[in-house]
Amino acid sequence: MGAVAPVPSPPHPVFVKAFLALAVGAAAVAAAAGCRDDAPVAPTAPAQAQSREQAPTRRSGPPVLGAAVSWDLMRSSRPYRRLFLAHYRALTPENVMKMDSMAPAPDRLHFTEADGLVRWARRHDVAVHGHALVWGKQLPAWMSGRDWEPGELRSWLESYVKAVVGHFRGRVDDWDVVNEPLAANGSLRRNLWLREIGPGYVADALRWAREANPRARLYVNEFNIEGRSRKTRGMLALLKGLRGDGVPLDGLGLQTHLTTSFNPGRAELRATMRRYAALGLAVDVSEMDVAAAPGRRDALEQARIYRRVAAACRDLPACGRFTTWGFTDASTWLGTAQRPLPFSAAGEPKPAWRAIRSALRR
Ligand code: 9MR
Repeated sequence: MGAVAPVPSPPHPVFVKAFLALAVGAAAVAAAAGCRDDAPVAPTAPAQAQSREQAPTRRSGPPVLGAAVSWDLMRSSRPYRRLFLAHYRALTPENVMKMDSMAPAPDRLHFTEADGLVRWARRHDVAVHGHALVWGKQLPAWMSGRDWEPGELRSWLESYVKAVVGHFRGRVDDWDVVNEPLAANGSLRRNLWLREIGPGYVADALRWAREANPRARLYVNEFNIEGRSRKTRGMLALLKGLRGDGVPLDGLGLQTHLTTSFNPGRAELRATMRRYAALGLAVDVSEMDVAAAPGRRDALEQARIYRRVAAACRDLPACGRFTTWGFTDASTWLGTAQRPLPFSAAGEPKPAWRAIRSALRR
């Protein structure tokens, strides 16, 4: 398994003012704000019930096929839109729901792009998987290089998580609450949240999300945890701890960023997925791509890897969603030259596409 280092995103230029109250309990007003863009958020009402009906972690039909999408491209490119709508029923916003996009200032929330994307998805009957509430990357510029009073960042994060989950409640009920919490050795990654809040930030964020939307399905999402490794052992320990402490958690997203030379074998992959599922969690494929060299041989090898993962998902009832990180090689965080996705840059189906389709359907 190869480590994948996500690259920084470009800044989001246009922000409209909104107000984020730095007070506990912002969620209900955010929810009441409904679909409005850049809605003001103020402190309110007591938190919702902490528990909710247990969402099924076993699906009935085949896994839902999804892709991460660029909202810019979805708005501007008809071929991109058409290709997506012809084949996909679920999406994950690639960037517009990240903190640098939605929290342009400590006291402002910006929902314009995310709301536009969610409206578009609902119009086209496409499910939206929210991504990502708490992550050590794509942080707003105002957060860097400043000192925090004790408890200050934790209160801000509580307000943020509750306001965002509350704002989208009923429209987006699936969330990557904590993204990439682990380092390669399986311990908690030393990001801003760990440094300023401590290891409890993971459980805190999940609890806040549940308070803001008792019906939400809450995920931890991570890369390089698909095979046998220290990181996988670390993830199992983290999840067991959270479950043991009664922290609300419904699923694990296996990002599955692979290459033709770094990928888990069939038995290793399936055994790992079963171990996560045994904790009573949904175990989804959340961001798959497979970087490949040019040429037919690599395209076929790439297709074999996609087939292996899609078939493992299909055969595991806990795996409800098979999502790739993009869908055409024209738009991928890895760059077109890595040709990691199921459609070529010209939008033609690759062997990988046929492999995914047949594996999910069988
Ligand atoms: O695809 C995203 C890219 O456009 C951004 O620049 C990048 C910023 O780090 O994030 C990419 O998406 C990442 C996802 O949010 C979390 N897992 C890894 C993905 C690929 O880096």
